[in-house]
Amino acid sequence: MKQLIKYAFLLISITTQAYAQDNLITNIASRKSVSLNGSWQYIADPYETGFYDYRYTELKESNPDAYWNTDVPSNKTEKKEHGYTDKYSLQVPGDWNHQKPEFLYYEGTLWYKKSFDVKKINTASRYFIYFGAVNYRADVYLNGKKLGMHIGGFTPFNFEIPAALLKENGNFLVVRVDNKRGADEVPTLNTDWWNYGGITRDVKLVEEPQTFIQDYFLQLKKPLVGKAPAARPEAEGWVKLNNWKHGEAVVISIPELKFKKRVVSANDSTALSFSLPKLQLWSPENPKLYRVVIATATDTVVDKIGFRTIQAAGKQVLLNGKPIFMRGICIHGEIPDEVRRAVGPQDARILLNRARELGCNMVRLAHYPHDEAMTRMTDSLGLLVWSEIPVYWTINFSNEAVLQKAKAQLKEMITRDHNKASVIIWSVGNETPISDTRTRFMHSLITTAKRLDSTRMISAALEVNYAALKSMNVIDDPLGQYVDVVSFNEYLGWYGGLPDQCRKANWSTPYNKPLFISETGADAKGGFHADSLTRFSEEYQEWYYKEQLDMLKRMPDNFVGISPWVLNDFRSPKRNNPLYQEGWNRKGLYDDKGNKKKAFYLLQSYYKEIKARDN
Ligand code: GCB
Repeated sequence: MKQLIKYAFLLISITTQAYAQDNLITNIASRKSVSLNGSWQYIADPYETGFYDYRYTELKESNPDAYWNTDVPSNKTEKKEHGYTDKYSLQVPGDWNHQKPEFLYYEGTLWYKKSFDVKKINTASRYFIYFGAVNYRADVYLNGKKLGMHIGGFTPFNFEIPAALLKENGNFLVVRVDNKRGADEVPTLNTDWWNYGGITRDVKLVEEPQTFIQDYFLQLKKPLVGKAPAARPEAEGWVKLNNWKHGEAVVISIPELKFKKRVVSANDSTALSFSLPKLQLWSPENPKLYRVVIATATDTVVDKIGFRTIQAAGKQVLLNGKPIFMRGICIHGEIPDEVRRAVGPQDARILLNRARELGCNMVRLAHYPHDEAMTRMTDSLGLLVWSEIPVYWTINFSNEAVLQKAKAQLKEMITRDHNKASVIIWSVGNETPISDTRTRFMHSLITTAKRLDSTRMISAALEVNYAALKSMNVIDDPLGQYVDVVSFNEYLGWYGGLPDQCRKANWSTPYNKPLFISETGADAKGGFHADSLTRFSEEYQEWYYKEQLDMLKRMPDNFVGISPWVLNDFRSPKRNNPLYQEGWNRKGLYDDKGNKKKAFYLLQSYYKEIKARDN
C-alpha cells in the first residue's frame, strides 16, 4: 500500500512537472531579442512518421529519420525521406488553416522548420526560445536536440538553449505542432470554436544575462473591503530573479512620480511593499500608465503599468473604491473576414475598436487567453478585461492530469498578464456541469488563482438549466460560494423558447455577491431580413435583444454588468445549418464581413444610456 501511495505521488509530481513552467519570462517586448517570425518551412505529417517508428515507438533523438534532424543527406547514398523546402512554407505567427486550403480542417501533426543565424553569440549571455502560443502541443528541437515540450494552445512558454548548442550560422530549429483534440485535454474534444492549429503567436530568440529579471508583480495592495486606495497608495508584489545571487539588489523606479526604491533580495523572489507618491489611478475614463523601470546590476526591464484597485464588496464591484457597471462584450480571438486567428496589435485594434464603438468599457476575452497584444491594448485604451482558460463544457474533471494541464494554463495566463491593470477578472472556466467532482476541480483552480494573484477577482461562467425555468431563476451553482462574482450565461429566447419568455423571467443568486451575465445572444445571418419570428433573421436577433434589455430593468441590485455573446460571427464546425450558418456561429453583432447587424444598435443605445446614468 505504502509503495502504491509513493507511486501515485511520484506520478502526480511527474505530471505536474511536465505541464507547469516555472521559468516563464514576462514582458517579452522589453527583452533583448531577435524575432523568428516570418516564413517557416513545413512538413504535414498526419501519420507522425517523423516522431514514431513503424512500431509506433518514439524515435531516438539521434535517429536520422526523425524530422527534427537534418534533412540534408550527407552523401548521395544516404536515404532521406523527409525534407524542408520553400515550396512548403507557412507564415509564423499564424494558423495553418487559413494559409492553405488543404489545411482548413486539418487536425494533426505538422513540423515547422526555421534556419537562422545569430550575428554574434555573446558567451556571457543565456539564450532562450520564446513562443507566444502554439496550438496545441509543441515539441521543440534545436540542432537535433530536444529543448522541451509544451501543452496548451493559448499561453506562452520558453525553453533555455544549452550554451554549446547555439551556433552563429545555420541553426536548425524544428517544432512539431500537434493540434489533435483529446478527451483528456484542455479544452477537450468538444468546443464551439475552430481548432486553429499552428504557431499562432510570435517566436523570439531572447538573450539574457546570467542573472536576470524573469518576472515581477507590482500592483496596488488590495484595499480593505469597500475602501478606496489611500492618497499615497500602498503597492506590493515581488521581483523574481533567475539565477539569483546572494546580496543582489533590485531598484524599482517610476520616473514620472520621481519614485525610486532599492530592495536587497534574500532569495530569488524579492518582496516589494511600499507606498507610492500621489498618482493618477488607472480607470476606463483615464487609462493612465506609468513607465516603470526594474533594474538589477546586470539587467533592466521597462514596463508601462497602471495602478488601480479592484474588488467585489458585497453586492458591488468596486474599481478604485467606486461601484462600476460593466458594459461588456464577449470576443473570440479571430478575424472573421479573413477566417483566421487574431494575432498582434493590428488585429487587437480591429477587435477592440469594434467593442469601443459599441460603447463597451469591458471585454470578456473568450474562451482562452488572447494574444498579449490584446491585453496591452486594453491597458492603453481603458477597457476592463475578463480573461479565461479553456476549461470549457465537459472536460474530464476526474482526471488529475487534466487538472494539472488546466492549472498550467491558468498559471501561464496569470503570469503573463498579472501586471496589466485592465485585467480585473480571472475566469477558471465556462459552463461546466454541476457535480461534486467538477466543483472540487474548479475550486482547486480558484485556490490556485488566488494564491498566484490575490489582487484580482475570480469568476467562472455558470450555466442555466432551461428545462427548469421559473419566473424566479436562482443561480445557486455550488461554485458560487468560491467565486468573487457570480456570472452566468443566459440564452432565454434562443435556447429556451422565444424571446418573449424574458417578460416573465427574473434572476437572482443566494450568494451575497455581484451578479454578472457573462453571455446572452441569438444567431442572425447578416443581411437576412424577415419578420421577427423567423429564426436566423436580423429581426429575430433584434427582438431577442429588445426583450433581453427590457428584462435587465428587473435585475436585482447586485447586477453589475453584462457581456453579450458575441462581438463577431465566428467559425465553428458545430454550426451546420446550410442556409444560415455554413460553419459559422452567427451570434455576432458584426457579421463575418464586418457589417453591423440591427441588434448592434440596440445594445449600443442601451450602453449609451447606462454610460450617461453612471457619469
Ligand atoms: C455558450 C458558450 C459559447 C457558445 C454559445 C452559443 O453558452 O459559452 O461558447 O458559442 O453558447 O452560441 O451557443
